Amino acid sequence: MIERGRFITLEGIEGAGKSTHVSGLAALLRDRGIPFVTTREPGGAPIAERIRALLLDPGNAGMDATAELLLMFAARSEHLAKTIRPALDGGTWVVCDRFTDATYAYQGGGRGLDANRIGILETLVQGDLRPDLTLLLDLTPELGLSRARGRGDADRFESETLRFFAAARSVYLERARARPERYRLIDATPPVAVVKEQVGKIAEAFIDSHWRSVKGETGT
Ligand code: Z5A
Repeated sequence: MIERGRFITLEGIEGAGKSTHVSGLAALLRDRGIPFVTTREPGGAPIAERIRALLLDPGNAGMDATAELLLMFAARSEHLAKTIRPALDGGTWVVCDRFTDATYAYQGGGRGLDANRIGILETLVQGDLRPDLTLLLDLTPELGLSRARGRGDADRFESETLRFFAAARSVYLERARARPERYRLIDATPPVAVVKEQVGKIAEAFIDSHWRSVKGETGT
């Protein structure tokens, strides 16, 4: 029987370093000989990437918040069907830059939509699928935005206010406190090398506990 792959997500506000540390995690899994794919949200599958373009287009300023929420879950449904579930079912690990915790943070915290409604869509689209491990890269919105805005043209989310990102951050932190079994909180303020070391330690511990549980289950 194929051992199901593990699902790892990276979360945090803009400029926290998620894309940077997806690469580090990929290198670590490669070194350990674990099959994996890296992916992102919104996006990660052809139709989902087209929805992403709509969502990030600064020309769509003023998009209705519920329309935005539904587009996030429409993209997620495609992503799950075409990329995430096939990989996990085939024993491949998935490392994903953002997932549904971002919806709670941005559409819930940032836009002020009701978390219970988000929960209904989460169940509809995902069933009981949740990440096995979520790395929350935490930093102040001031620092995150200064890092992200160093890159040039802002997309529709990057044009939001500090208050919007502060609200998203506080939802992330609340969710991390409420789910210590899944979340690992990492201070993303120090230089990349320091954060990378933290990410590496957490990933190594997770991989080790995964192997221990596999050996325990098979008795080998
Ligand atoms: N969104 C949503 O609203 N609801 C949802 O359900 C989902 C998403 C899934 C996706 O945009 C947007 O969609 C996102 C939320 C929304 N918008 N926002 N905000 P995206 O994918 O383009 O944006 P992002 O996810 O925020 O990625 P990002 O801006 O690229 O941030 P990042 O991946 O966390 O950071 P990075 O690219 O790795 O690093 C940014 C820069 O900082 C870069 O130059 C790095 O070299 C530098 N960096 C990184 N770490 C450090 C440290 N430790 N020190 C110094 N410099 C650093």
